[in-house]
Amino acid sequence: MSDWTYVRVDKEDEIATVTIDREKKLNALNPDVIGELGEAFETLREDEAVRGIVLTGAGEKAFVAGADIGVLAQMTPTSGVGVSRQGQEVFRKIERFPKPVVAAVGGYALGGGCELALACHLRVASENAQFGLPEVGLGIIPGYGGTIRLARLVGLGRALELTLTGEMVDAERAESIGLVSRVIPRDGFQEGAVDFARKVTKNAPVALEKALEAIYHSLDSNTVEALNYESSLFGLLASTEDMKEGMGAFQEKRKPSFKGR
Ligand code: CO8
Repeated sequence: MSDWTYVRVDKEDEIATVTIDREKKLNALNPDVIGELGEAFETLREDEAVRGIVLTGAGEKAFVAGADIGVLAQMTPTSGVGVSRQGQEVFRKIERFPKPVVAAVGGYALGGGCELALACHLRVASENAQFGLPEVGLGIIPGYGGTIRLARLVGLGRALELTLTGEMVDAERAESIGLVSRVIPRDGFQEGAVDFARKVTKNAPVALEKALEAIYHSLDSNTVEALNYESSLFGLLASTEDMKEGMGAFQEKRKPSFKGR
């Protein structure tokens, strides 16, 4: 379905796997890769058959080894802002995507690659995954939202440790600090990641969308406003066929079949 150079989309039932495909450069992100990634997500937003996304990198060695250092090396103070904003906008699109997005991290997720994983709703790692924010060793800081999202996910102390040391953490430690939900064996990793995504997409699509909306909305609002917002989304769901189906299925002791309406 795609004419992109660096991004592939494969669909299996209700799951679309988006693969960043620049394997020789360990899937490093340049402006073209980021632009194509944004376009792929726009397309998938409109695709009603797709209920969840697995985002991954080509090859076993890396999810994404960071922003392309060749591009960053040419940055000026002005263009640097633009490079950062382009990534931030696409990553924000992923974070506010209305369908669940699971990052399947096999190998390195460094710098911008780690930040991309952080922008996804959930993360699973293969046994050989390595996460890190090595930016300070290059004389820069994370510029795709990592200074915000890492602390929210793993707490301030661990975020400071990872950001200031620039050291990598392996899959086991990533799981222990809540950076990933699950470590999956290398053998059959991609299938395992899709199976994990299915645990989510088996649920009511509109409810998933509204759960994501409520959670991310709350991060940008105060408690009173966030509670009101939650209530209005809760009420809205009472108008959906999916709610009737979910509760009907429970009462009739059968599996629900959700339509996403
Ligand atoms: N950028 C460009 N090229 C890369 C990158 C990268 N981030 N990572 C790997 N590559 C390239 C290598 O240059 C090499 O290319 P070539 O074969 O043409 O020489 C190829 O990929 C394979 O890499 P290696 O030979 O280095 O593979 P190794 O197994 O020896 O090492 C590592 C793997 C440890 C992952 C190593 O490649 C490495 O350290 N890469 C860089 C990791 C890094 O520092 N990432 C952070 C980059 S900075 C960043 O992401 C900032 C994000 C915020 C930006 C905000 C915008 C302003």
